[in-house]
Amino acid sequence: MEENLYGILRAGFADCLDEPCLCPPGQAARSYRELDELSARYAGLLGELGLQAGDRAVAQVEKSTEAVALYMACLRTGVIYVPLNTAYTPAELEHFLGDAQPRLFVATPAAAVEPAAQQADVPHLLSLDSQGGGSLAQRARSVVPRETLEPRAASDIAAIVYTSGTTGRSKGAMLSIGNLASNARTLYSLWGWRADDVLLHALPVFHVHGLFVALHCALLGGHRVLFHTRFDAPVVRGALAEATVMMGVPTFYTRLLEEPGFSKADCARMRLFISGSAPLLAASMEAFAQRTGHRILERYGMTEAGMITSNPLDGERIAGSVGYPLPGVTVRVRSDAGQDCPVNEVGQVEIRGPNVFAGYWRQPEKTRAEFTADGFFRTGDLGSLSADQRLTLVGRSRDLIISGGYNIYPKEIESALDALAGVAESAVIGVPHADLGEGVVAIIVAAGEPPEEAALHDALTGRLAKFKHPRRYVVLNSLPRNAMGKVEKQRLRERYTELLSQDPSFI
Ligand code: MLC
Ligand code: AMP
Repeated sequence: MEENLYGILRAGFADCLDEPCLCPPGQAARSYRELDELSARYAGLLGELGLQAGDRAVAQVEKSTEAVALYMACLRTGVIYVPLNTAYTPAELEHFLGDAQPRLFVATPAAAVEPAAQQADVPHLLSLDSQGGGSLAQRARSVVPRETLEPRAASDIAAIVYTSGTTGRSKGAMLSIGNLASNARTLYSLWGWRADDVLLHALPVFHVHGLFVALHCALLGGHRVLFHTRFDAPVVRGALAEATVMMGVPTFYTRLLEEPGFSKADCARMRLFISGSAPLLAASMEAFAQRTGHRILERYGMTEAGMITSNPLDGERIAGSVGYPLPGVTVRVRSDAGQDCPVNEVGQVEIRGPNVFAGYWRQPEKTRAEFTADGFFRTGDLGSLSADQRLTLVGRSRDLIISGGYNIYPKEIESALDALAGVAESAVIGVPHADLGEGVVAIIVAAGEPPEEAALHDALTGRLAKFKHPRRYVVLNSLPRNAMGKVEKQRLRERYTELLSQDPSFI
């Protein structure tokens, strides 16, 4: 049986080689055959550079056909693909490169990250630019394409996706071919993909949602993908006319609702809107249904497990619920004492199934700590199960902020702030934000004269990706603490819950 993930996907689109695959707006469509040939060429180059199955290739690249071809080339050759958010600063990069120890780092632009690559002793640094000495695309032109696929087992690792850790250092979640293939096949069938489906893709391709969930489904059936480099509400609204399926984070839907006159007429061909990565407010779901006649299908997932539960395609899609466990996936809700919670009672969500990752890269202890003795992964999410196994999430036990679908760990920002002269200590919280779901707020205790907000902002620039920067700073004389001395973040969240309700700017 074919276990190379590229082979599995290729079998899905083999009959559509001359059909359009990736269609960036305003540019010529690239056919499945072109993607197939380009990825074979890149695979040839990976071989020429000496990369072998199991080596890592880190990619911090803008969304493009070439970026997808690079991912496909890694799948073809068994090289482990490690995508990184393009917003990460060179300072943040050092950790990823040091941890993943790649043989190849592809970045756009490559020059800016040269010191980080040198520091981590990365043998090859290339860019995806079409020209120039360090251009992967240019070098690939003179390479003999590699058509043969590396034989692989389902347990082999296809990708490592970094996910922020509670200690502030990101951990690499190792996703096996079996994890990704089973999830893709399940979702393809569960969401009822039809031969004429066209996917509107406006998500980034460095996270599970855009790279695996959306792309794998489309490739498995040889579908056309309207490939937008970013989510631009008016542009996406216009593109809906040609699409039948869209996947997005809740911000996509709230922004579409803000488009004047957005209505049913904009979605004439659409059959399915899917939302996930962050909670979709019931109000957004109801408003969207009223305006378009579509009830958004909400599903629940995470980096370590791809998709876990989904509202039904046929059947009731309930606002506030993330639906039923996917076929083959077991979800249970347990008390802190490790007992199964009664129906509808809130506890820790734990999961088991073919989608659950193979562990954290080079962190066996951390991996062990996140699994129960009987093999369930502790998601860190809090929720309840109904009698018929419908899951409702109510929050997170981890100190995590989800802003526009990006995970932000307060500890990382607190460590950066605490290191600044002028800051004695800090507490970072997420509070409601109309556009992003949650927005970052930093509570500061000053050491001496309180620092200016602009000075704090400047000090974080270059150290932390922009999306992690606090939108507001509040200076207090001391942080509220409980009897154990722990900062009472819940009290802070309640006190400042309105702080970003008027946030006029997007940062
Ligand atoms: C951008 N910015 C953000 C931000 N995105 N700030 C906070 N949170 C975010 N999510 C900041 C930028 O740093 C920049 O700041 C300014 O906003 C404008 O940047 P932009 O790139 O023009 O923003 P925009 O294109 O509007 O992007 C917003 C967004 C995008 C919500 C559309 O972030 C997005 O596509 N999010 C999807 C994330 C995703 O795919 N998550 C899935 C994870 S997988 P400045 O200062 O430079 O102006 C997962 C599992 C699962 O969770 O279940 O799916
Ligand atoms: P990530 O680590 O980026 O993969 O984010 C995973 C986290 O996103 C999960 O643990 C949940 O907390 C959250 N999440 C994903 N989908 C949903 C959803 N539909 N509703 C609420 N939270 C979600």
